[in-house]
Amino acid sequence: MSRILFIADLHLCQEEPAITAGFLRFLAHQAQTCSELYILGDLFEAWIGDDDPSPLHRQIAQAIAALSIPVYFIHGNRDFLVGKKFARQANMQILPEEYVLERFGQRLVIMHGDTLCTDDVDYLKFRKKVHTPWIQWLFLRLPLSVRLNIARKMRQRSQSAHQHKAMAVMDVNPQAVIEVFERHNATFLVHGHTHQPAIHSVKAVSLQAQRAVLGAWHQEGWMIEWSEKGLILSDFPW
Ligand code: OKV
Ligand code: MN
Repeated sequence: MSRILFIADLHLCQEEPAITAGFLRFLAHQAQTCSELYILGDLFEAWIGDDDPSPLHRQIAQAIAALSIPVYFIHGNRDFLVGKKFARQANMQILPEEYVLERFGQRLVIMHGDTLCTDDVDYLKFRKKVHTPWIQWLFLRLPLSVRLNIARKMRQRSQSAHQHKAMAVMDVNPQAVIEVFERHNATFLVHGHTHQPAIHSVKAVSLQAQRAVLGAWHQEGWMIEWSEKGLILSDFPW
């Protein structure tokens, strides 16, 4: 029987070794019992280029590459610079920012979820800038030490902005959600980013759908499982 697993928002970093250990355990156990694994962004807390020699990156690439099931990755708002080199090392395939899976006679859209938060205009401005190809091209050609400094400053600034932002602004926009279902003619959507794990039913004119949201791995692990029985959201200790 085929079982598809989705995870997102692990925010792996050197400062949180317990989450890394939990992810390695997840890969060795749960991930080996499913048929495909989809990582829907923010696997890493930060990413400034595949040439970053961090031992964490090498360890994660090796652990993912050791799996015997196919692994797919969609960029998050933090690790959007994960590139071909890392994907090759981890033996995972990078998918476009919105992607449709057809299984069990259903259409399910996967995405990170940041583009659903259309009320957060400051974030969308930031995203537009750092997703501009020539800006990325220039950034990636800066010395690693310069990139590390820029990234640290950008994270400090965004942390203080985050504290002053209303939760509602950072949640998904209901109309943006409906447009995703309509654009892809789908009845299921799985995403992360908002760190508000739940399965919502979405109703609109001639639309009866489900939106499943993954949790962040801040206190525990979260996954969504898709099988012929439907979607199941679950949490587990790291
Ligand atoms: C990721 C976020 C920092 C949010 C910078 C061009 C530019 C890429 C970058 C630098 C920062 C990613 C790559 C990081 C996400 C932040 C702060 C807020 C809201 C440039 C291309 F502009 F400097 F030229 N970056 N890093 N934020 O530290 O991983 O998502 S990061
Ligand atoms: Mn995110």
